[in-house]
Amino acid sequence: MVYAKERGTAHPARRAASPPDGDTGAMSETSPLPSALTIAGSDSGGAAGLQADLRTFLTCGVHGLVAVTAVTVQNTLGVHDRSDLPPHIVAGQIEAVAADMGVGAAKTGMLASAEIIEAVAGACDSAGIGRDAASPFVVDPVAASMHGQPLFDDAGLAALRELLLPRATVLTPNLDEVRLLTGITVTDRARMREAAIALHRLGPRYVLVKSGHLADDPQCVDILFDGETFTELTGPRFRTPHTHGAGDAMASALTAGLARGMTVERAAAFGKWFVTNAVEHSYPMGAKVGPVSAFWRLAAEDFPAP
Ligand code: PXL
Repeated sequence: MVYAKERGTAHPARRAASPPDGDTGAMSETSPLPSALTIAGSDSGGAAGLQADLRTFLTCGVHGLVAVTAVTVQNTLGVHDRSDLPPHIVAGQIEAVAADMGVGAAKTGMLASAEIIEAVAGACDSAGIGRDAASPFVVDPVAASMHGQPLFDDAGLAALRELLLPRATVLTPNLDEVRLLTGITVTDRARMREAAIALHRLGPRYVLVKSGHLADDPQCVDILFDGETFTELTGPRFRTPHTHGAGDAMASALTAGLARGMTVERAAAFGKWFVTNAVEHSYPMGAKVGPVSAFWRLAAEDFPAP
């Protein structure tokens, strides 16, 4: 597989745009690793959310930065409780890491509330993250847990549509999120293209509609649309119940690819390849839906012997 050659190759070096608080940074050196930022919620079950993103960044050769938005009390049975962080703390995390370490690319996951989305939009503008800025911005419009529990309310949906979609380099909705954002119920590949056109009009540079929920399709064909051209990203459909974190893995591998200097087209293909393998190697954990795996990126000798 062509991407296996990525392992162990040199990465584009990144520096922070400017030192924080006027600190001239006597220790500052150019890093050999690119960095990527996830703006996301914590999943105590370790399957989705920022845990999935950091795991993906690591196994794709990217240093992971985090702006935590919310802590969920979660296991494979569902989301039982949550606590959202104050918006200024979310913005502060983004600004702190951007000023000191530099952000090669960023992605969003669970954003919890309209207030947090407003804070994220402002912080991304000042940190140079966005479709017209230096650091590409992947907006994964996470709206509900995999058990269907909402991860933000109607005000959050409006803020996402108005404030984040126009700032996105790539928007990566699943079919439930397509319906919430556009009202279009996707039942086949033709409707996926129609939805991609409707979403592109809301402002993102690229739309990547994920087909994981199109259960009757024997293949898993995602659609990338740049406003003119549709590109099909085709993979097999695995009949496994263990798919928790699949969307997060796809969007974070895409983000890692962008942080490593790939074009959006190449990073999307890389994300598809990553998530296809992650679903193939998913595993049971707990009573219900188990996580997709990032372990397939490790070799057997990477595991310590007992
Ligand atoms: O997979 C979407 C997602 C993202 N972030 C958090 C989640 C979930 C789904 O459950 O809990 C924190």
